[in-house]
Amino acid sequence: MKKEKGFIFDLDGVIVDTAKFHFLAWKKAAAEFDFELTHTQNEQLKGVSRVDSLKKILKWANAEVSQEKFNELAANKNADYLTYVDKMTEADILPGVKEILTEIKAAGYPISLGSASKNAPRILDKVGLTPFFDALVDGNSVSKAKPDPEVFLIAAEKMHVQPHNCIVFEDAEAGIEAANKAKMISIGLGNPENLKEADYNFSSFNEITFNFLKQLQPK
Ligand code: B16
Ligand code: MG
Repeated sequence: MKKEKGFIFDLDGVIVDTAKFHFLAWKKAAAEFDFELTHTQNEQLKGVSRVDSLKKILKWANAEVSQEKFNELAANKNADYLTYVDKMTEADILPGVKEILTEIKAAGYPISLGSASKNAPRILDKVGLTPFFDALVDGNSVSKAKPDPEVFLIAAEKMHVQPHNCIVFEDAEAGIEAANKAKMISIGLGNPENLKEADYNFSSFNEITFNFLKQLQPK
């Protein structure tokens, strides 16, 4: 039976908390041009691509670098970040995620990833969640970053589900904006203060029941 609904999960901040690893790696990279990245600034890098994150940090630092140095900084940051990623295990999955994925899957609904990260497949493998996903849309498959809806529209297409029947889980403001632009149902996870545009807000998946998801109607 073809299911009407499709579920799209962001990765960082929704499935796992990789923001803490991005922070450590960006802090090290920024130290190279004598800049001390703060926690508040790191918050603004959530959901932002690697290249755009480095552009933002350089702007905050009032620093300019050659294209060659830019590429080197981004590559070193990623290598550093991956040393943390490679230590990840199932224990790094955020509370309630595996349970809700299990229920959605058992009911036969398609599930897709919708992430800005180019490392998404590696992270899902590390934490053992790859088999839950029917489609993976990540930083390797999009040309326009969130808040552009491209990442979620490709996910809908891959799941063969109409965008208005898709439900998106996001922790970043740009991600909620992207989901709303795609005319999807947006569910914000985390601080509701930063996610005011979300259709629904929850602090974690422990608060979301499958019955609630099942009864959601297109807006
Ligand atoms: P990478 P998401 C985003 O993941 C992160 O929130 C953001 O901090 C990071 O810069 C971006 O992925 C790109 O990650 O360097 O691994 O390609 O929230 O869209 O899953
Ligand atoms: Mg995120």
